[in-house]
Amino acid sequence: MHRRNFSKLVAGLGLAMSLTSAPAFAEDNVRIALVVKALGIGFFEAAAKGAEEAAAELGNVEIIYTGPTDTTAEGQIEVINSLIAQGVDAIAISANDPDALVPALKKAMSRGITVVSWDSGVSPEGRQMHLNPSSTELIGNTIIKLAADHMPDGGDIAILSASATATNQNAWIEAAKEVLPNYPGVNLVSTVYGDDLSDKSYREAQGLMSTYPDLKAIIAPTTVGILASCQAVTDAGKIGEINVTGLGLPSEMAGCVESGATKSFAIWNPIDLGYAATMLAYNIHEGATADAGSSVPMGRMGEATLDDTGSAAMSDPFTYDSSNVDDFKSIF
Ligand code: RAM
Repeated sequence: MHRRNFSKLVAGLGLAMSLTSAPAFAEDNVRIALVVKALGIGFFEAAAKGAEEAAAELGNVEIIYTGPTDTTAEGQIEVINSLIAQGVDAIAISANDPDALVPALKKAMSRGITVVSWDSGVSPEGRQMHLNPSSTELIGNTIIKLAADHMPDGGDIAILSASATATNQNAWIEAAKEVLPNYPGVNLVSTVYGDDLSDKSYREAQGLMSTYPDLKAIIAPTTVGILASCQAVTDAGKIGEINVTGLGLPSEMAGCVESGATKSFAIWNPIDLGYAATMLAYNIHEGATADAGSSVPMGRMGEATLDDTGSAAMSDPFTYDSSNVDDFKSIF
């Protein structure tokens, strides 16, 4: 069985078990659904740990960790409709599409359900606020710099993204393209999409290597894509020729750093992100104002100050390489 399918099964079983064997919660518990792009993705499992931490701190919160099996808007719409039918109190969603989810989320809000997006945003009319992990411009520059810093003579790079409609990756890629002229000699030859599926991402990485034999770096701004690209480059015997970089989890990427397939990569703390998203959903449900200019508390992560699109940013990404990856690989 493929690793991803196995982890989907485990996630599915975990969900089924939590639905059947969950202790009876008090009627007045606040039920917050953490809706992810798809089940079986380590990044979201780490975020769920943060959501559970927030729930334990708040005391009267139940987390429903859920999502479709593939990174599609259709799958998330089904999940949202079922959460509306269950009458949850809040939905905190990482969206597979900024617009396609809006009607379902508007319906949720019209029923009194608090809706926030986090990680990958929903258009403003479909949510009360959005929490970005970090500044989009900073992430865009970071992913290009991670590649360019190891290319003193310049050369060809390619981007292997998640799904073509993912709000977060599309915004980061846009921001990366904006700063590309600041890296003379670095040439972006292609952007391809692995849909946050390991096997599709692996094949897309293979495709990039055969189409662009002079490729010097693959930038994957997705934890699924970066690991699959590392595996594809390793299997092709191209360690040292092609540097795989982008956004990854230390727990998944430590072996790639050790082998040299990845010189460095970046990420923010996904546990903190899930924690912060849960705190925001809870506080808005409890009456906190989420208008442009207002600040919504997010527990130990401080306050989210909303810009004029109702968005806020959590913290800066952190870079991992052989000097520090081992210190973090057991955390997320
Ligand atoms: C994947 C998902 C997620 C993104 C990370 C970096 O886990 O696409 O949305 O934030 O990568």
